[in-house]
Amino acid sequence: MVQSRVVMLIDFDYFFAQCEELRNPVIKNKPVVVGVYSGRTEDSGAVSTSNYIARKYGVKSGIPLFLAKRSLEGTDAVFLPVDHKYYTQISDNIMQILSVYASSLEQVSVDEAYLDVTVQVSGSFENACLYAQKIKQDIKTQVGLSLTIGVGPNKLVAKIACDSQKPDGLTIVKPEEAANFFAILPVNRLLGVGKKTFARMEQMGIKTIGDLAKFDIQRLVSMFGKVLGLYFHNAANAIDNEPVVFTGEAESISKINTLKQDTRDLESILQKTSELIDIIHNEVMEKGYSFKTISIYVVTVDLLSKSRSVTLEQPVKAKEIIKRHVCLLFEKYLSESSLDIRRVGVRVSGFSKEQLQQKQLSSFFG
Ligand code: DGT
Ligand code: CA
Ligand code: CA
Repeated sequence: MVQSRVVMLIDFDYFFAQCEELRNPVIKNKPVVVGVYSGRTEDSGAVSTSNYIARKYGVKSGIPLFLAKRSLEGTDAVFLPVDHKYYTQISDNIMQILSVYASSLEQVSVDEAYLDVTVQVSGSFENACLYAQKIKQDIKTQVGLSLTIGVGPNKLVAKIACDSQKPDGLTIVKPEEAANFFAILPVNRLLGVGKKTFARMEQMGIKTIGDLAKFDIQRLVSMFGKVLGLYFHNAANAIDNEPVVFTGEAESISKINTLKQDTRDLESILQKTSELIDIIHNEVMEKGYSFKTISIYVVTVDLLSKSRSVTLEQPVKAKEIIKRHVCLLFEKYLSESSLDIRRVGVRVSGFSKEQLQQKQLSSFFG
C-alpha cells in the first residue's frame, strides 16, 4: 500500500491584531481593529483585520474604517495602524520555529505555511494530532500567539481543514475521510471557484463539492476547458499531488537545541552551537549549496524568542565562516540582553548552487 503523505497548513489567528495584542496585552479584552489609513481624512481607509471580539460587531477585513468605527460606537474599541515590519518579524520568528518541525516548509503568506510532516509522524494521522498540539503549544509558549492547524493527505485537504475551524483550531482529515468531509461543503470553498464560476456551477446543478465530484468529467471539460475542468474534478475528489516545496528566501537549514542549563556564558553557548553547526553544515554540503545568510536564534528564560542575522556579500560554504559569525552574533546579542538563555539555534539561508564559486571559496577559506 502506498503510504499517504501527512501535510499541515498552519494559519496564525487574526494575525495583525493578535500581534498588536502581544505587545500591548491590556487591549486583549477589547475590540481591536488594525487598519490601513489612507490619510485623506481621519477615518478614510480600510480594515486589514480585527480580533474576534470586533468580528462579533461585523468588523472584518476589507470594510471601510468609518463603517468599523460606526459599528463599534459605544465600545472601548482600539484602532491601530498597520505595522508590517513588526508583523514580519513575528512571522519570520514563527516560521523559523516551525521549520524545525517539518521536512519541508512552504510559506504561502505572512501568516500561513504548509508543512510536510510525513516522516516526523511516521505517516500516522493519530501521531499528527499530538504533533500538531505540540506545535501549537510550542508557539504559544515561545511566541505567545495562537494558531490554527489543518491536517490532511495533501495541501488541498489541509487548507480546507484549516479553514473549517478557527481560531485556535485543529482539524484532522484522514485520507479515508476526505471525500465525506468535502462532500457537504459549498463548492466555492475550492480555490478557483469565485463568484462567476460559482454562479455557473449553480446553474449546472452543482452546489456542493460532492455535487462537483460526481459531475460528469467530460461535461466539466467542455464547460471549463481541459485544464480547469480536470482541476475541478480532481479538487472535488480531494486529489492534489502538489508537493510542499521551499519557496525563495523561506528556504533555510536550521537546528535548535536546549542548553544543559540556562546561561549567558558565551563558551557554553558556542559549545552547543558548534554541535548544531556540524549538523547544519553537513546538510548544506550534501545539498551542494553555498549560503549568504547566517542567523542565530535565542529563547530566553522568559520564553521569548529572538533572532539575529547577518548577510554576506558573497555566497560561501565553509563551516568556519558559520562559526565565526555565530560567535560574533552571540557576542553582540549578549551585550544587548541581560536574560539567561534557555535554547539556542543556528540557521543558514540565502542558498545558491554555483559549483565553481563554491570550490574557489571553500579552498580559500578551507
Ligand atoms: P483569521 O485567520 O481568520 O483568524 O484572521 P486573519 O486576520 O489572520 O486573516 P487572514 O489569515 O485572512 O489574513 C492574514 C493577515 O493578512 C491579516 O491579519 C491582515 C491581512 N489581511 C487580510 N485580509 C486583508 C484585507 O482585506 N486588507 C488588508 N489590508 N489586509 C488584509
Ligand atoms: Ca490568519
Ligand atoms: Ca491567512
